[in-house]
Amino acid sequence: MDHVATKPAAGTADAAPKSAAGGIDHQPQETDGFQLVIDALKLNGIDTIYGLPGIPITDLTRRAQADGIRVLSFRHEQNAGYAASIAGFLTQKPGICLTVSAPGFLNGLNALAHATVNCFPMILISGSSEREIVDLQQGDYEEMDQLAIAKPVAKAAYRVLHADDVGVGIARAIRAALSGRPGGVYLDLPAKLFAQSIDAETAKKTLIKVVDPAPAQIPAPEAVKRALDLLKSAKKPLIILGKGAAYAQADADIKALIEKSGVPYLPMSMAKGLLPDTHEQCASAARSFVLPGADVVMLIGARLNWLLSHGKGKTWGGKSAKDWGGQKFVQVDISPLEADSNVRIDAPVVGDIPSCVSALLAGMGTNWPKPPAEWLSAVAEKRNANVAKMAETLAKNPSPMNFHSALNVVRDIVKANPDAILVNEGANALDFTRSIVDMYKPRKRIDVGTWGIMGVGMGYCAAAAVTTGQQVIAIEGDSAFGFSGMEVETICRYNLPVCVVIMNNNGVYKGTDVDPTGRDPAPTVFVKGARYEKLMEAFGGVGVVAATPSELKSAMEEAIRSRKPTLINAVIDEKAGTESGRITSLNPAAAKKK
Ligand code: ADP
Ligand code: TZD
Ligand code: MG
Repeated sequence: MDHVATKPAAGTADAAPKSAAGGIDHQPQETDGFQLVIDALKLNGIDTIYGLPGIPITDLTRRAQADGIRVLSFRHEQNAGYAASIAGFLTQKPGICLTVSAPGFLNGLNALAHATVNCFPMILISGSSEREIVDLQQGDYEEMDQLAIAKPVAKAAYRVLHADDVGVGIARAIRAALSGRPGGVYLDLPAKLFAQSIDAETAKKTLIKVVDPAPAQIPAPEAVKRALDLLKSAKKPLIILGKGAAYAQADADIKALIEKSGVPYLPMSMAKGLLPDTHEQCASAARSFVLPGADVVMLIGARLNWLLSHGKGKTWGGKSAKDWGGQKFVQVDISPLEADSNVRIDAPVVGDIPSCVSALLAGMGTNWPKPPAEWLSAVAEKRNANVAKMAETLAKNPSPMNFHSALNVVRDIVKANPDAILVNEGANALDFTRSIVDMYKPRKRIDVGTWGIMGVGMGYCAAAAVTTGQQVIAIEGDSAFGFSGMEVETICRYNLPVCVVIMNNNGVYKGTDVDPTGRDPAPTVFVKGARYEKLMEAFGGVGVVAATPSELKSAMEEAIRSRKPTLINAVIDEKAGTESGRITSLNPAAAKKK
């Protein structure tokens, strides 16, 4: 297939001029920077751009669309960026976010940083102003040295100045985003580049179809053996699956490894569903028992960052905040720098997860011993007790509705629709959903990630719907929703099968705070009884208020049946939440009070 579209060189007539000899002259066909960017992306299988038009990239969005690339236009670049980042996670192709210069670029930058921090492959492509003027700081339209600003938050950052370098620029960006530990890449395309004219045949030869963009990285056999020896020696082993394991798409082998080992496992938030949360080895409901109790822990695509209390302290059975709990760790990760970042890693296994997991499986042989029965029964006992306790809480039907009674409905809906993608952000709205709503399939839960960031919601919804075609269900805190709420217009415009449920407790964490001086609303409190559903109605979607679990149930069922953009305003008791959800202890003020 010819990937380089051609157009007559500027100034040439439609009909080729006759030469003096009467034959047809072969006028060189010209292409330009715009077209080369499009051709380079298409050549590398990139079929979707998330962005927002304006100088100098408006024509790029038009021409990309005309050329068959899907161009999803957002209302704010941050949301387009989050969409691109999660498209990267879901598809293993870099998600592309396209923005204008300075302010558009800065709006996209948060998402670029988010992609890097979460190890999602993404490329932020921003148009930029004239280099000569920017570098002399002469005050160009939207002047900014974007490359310099992107560098600290990107895995890599490049600028292309000449049309014949577009192929290399895109190829380097794709390799940087996908290879090794994935991340966010910045690609700077100055306005002048787009209009550059270049001979089409010459240009075509400059394009690069990237071969093997994420090369396998095979773990060393001795590292695999060391890890298996340690795991075999354990009396109380535990496996922790992180979102790197979900990203890697080695689902069958990961399931086989867990089942063959017989070891209890904990899925991190976005690893839920790699195996069904109802799996008998799933220890989620016994988290605070298995973390301090385990003697050997195998991490697969999970970092020992704050989400795992840095692998030490009271969570892990340590005597005080920084004390080691005594666990030995195996860490399977593609980054050789990850081991020892927080505590000693006794058996690092460095490589890509598919290669590592298959090597581990092979090394386990056919008669791998199950962990000691006392450990397994202790974990099961704890889990069953906690599940029973939770079932009691979920069965209650208080008025007004609280997080538990609302999420009991969501839990059943997700169980009945295991292919739906669950987007989740908020504080209590996040923590309760994560622990109450079971996931059944890999990569079905996408959320606030490593930073606990608010604002990913509607961008994630759009990208999840577009890349998978599946129904999307978003469980949103009312505060969380506000960060990207305007994108309900985008969801309506593209008619995406998204059902947004707002857990509306009138504020950040809860809606009951008051200003002690009596002057203003408290900083955590919003307009009481806000009618968020009208926002969806404004753009032709369906809006519903649900004050009871049965109203919530029928509204969600109807949304899924109709696949219409729907926003359900679930009215939650404003007293129901707790400060910062489960991470109250990270508040300096709260710590002082103790
Ligand atoms: P979680 O938040 O779920 O605990 P993290 O984002 O902390 O997960 O960790 C993900 C880890 O997975 C990172 O250290 C990253 O290097 C690793 N990773 C990502 N993709 C792969 C892969 N294909 N193979 C191996 N490791 C990977
Ligand atoms: N800004 C950004 C970008 N990310 C953040 N995490 C915060 C601010 C601080 N923050 C949280 O950590 S959770 C949260 C904020 C503002 C909102 C919690 O309120 P909610 O959820 O309505 O979304 P609940 O259910 O009321 O707890
Ligand atoms: Mg709230």
